[in-house]
Amino acid sequence: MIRAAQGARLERRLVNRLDVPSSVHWHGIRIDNAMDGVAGLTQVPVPPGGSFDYAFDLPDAGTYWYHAHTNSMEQVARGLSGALIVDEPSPPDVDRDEILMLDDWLIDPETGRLADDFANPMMRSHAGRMGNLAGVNGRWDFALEAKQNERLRLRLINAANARIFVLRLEGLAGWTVALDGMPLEAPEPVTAEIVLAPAQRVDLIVDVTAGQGAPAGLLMQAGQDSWEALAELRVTGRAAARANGW
Ligand SMILES: [Cu+2]
Repeated sequence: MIRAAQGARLERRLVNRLDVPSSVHWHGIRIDNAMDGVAGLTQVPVPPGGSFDYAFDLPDAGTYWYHAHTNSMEQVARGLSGALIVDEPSPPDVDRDEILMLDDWLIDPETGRLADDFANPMMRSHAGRMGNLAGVNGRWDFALEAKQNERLRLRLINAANARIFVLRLEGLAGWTVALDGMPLEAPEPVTAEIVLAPAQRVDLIVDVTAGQGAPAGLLMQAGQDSWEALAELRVTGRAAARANGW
């Protein structure tokens, strides 16, 4: 995770220790083209052993991410991505600010490892592949501790390259406050499913309504009418109730 204040200048050196070329795209950031990281278009790919210095200003606050942009279909699926959070000067009043990178992985059931076949024509033609295991922040069993009545900001980032996540809140009252790094003019109560396509982000403010031990968190649609836990909130204890909605 890279985190910086709005208006700050970000300077990062990509050192390529892979045995293939790579580059970094800063997704959603207003940026000089030369720093945009799209190999073959805005820069020469960084060869194995080479490096590239990225330097740019961060004009807007919000939830962004960065990822490899050379053979992205394979490199992003192998995990070359991270959250890029630009903090506003006066952030909303919440108990905690949590980043949830949603992803899926295609696991070979024989080996239990990431399936190595990135040459599959169907996946290549779609520039992405559907995984058979979904998770958050690199874990399939992601969970957070929370108290009833706590107010959290959840920054969801879809880092999967093919999966459209359809999400529901459980044991939470939520408001959407930003989409793709852009704050909404007014928060919108979450009353239906949240649909997040690859690379999209949504910032939610959620109040934990579930009592101790009751189910809470994010559910993902797993089939026509089946939902499974994607991120669990383990509710223990209770904070003072907040008087206001968001
Ligand atoms: Cu991108």
